[in-house]
Amino acid sequence: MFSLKMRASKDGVHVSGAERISTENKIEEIANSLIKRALFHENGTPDTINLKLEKITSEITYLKHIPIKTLISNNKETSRNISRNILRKELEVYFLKNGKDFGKIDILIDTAFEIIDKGNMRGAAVLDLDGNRLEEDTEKGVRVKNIDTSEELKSKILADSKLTDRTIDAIAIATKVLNFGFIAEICTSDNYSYNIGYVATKSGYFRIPNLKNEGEFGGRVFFIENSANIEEIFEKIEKTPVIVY
Ligand code: PML
Repeated sequence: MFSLKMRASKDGVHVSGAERISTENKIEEIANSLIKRALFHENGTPDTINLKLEKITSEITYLKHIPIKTLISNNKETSRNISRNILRKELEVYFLKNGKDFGKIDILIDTAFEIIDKGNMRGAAVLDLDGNRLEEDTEKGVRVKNIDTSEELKSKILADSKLTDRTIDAIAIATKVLNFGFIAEICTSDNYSYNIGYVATKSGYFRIPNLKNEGEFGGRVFFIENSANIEEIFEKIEKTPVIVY
């Protein structure tokens, strides 16, 4: 198998990026589709497209995608409350296990909201249960790399008119991080006009419309236990090749 990574920029500013894991006979087709994706991106036509092709030498991990649940909400306040409740329920388990004060759960969730609303990060922020940021570089955050979804999962998602290409990328990220040591994730899109976000826990990928308003920044936060081996987990979410099916 081969890894293909595309990065496109305009005037030195990142416009789009995507990656795929491919068999040898599909490299050409996938390389074309990645170039097309870069050329016709909503953020504008790039002036530079980098395409990197690498042979994958380590074993690929296949993961079943977490269940997709689309929720209904027509305003940001309700959406934030829904996401808070899902996160609170999950975090309570880990606060209890680690003997932590339940009163601090909402402060932790507020910290995550502040990070996603501030935006402007290429990767994700990582918070432990005390709200400490754990990334080496908090400007960049951590990147989840070497992932793809099976053709069957892509077709299944796109056959549902409510779901989008963004769901495909996001379900791959959420499934990988939840299987590699993180407790939960919250995400809003960095695309100004895309207001569907999600909260992911082991119970599901909860898609929540209006998790931000149009025109606002977006971001990603992963939650992790304080005792987790972050060096090992960060290395795995970046390097272990995963196909989500
Ligand atoms: C979805 O519609 O399921 C994806 C929501 C998150 C999008 C994040 C992004 O692509 O920027």
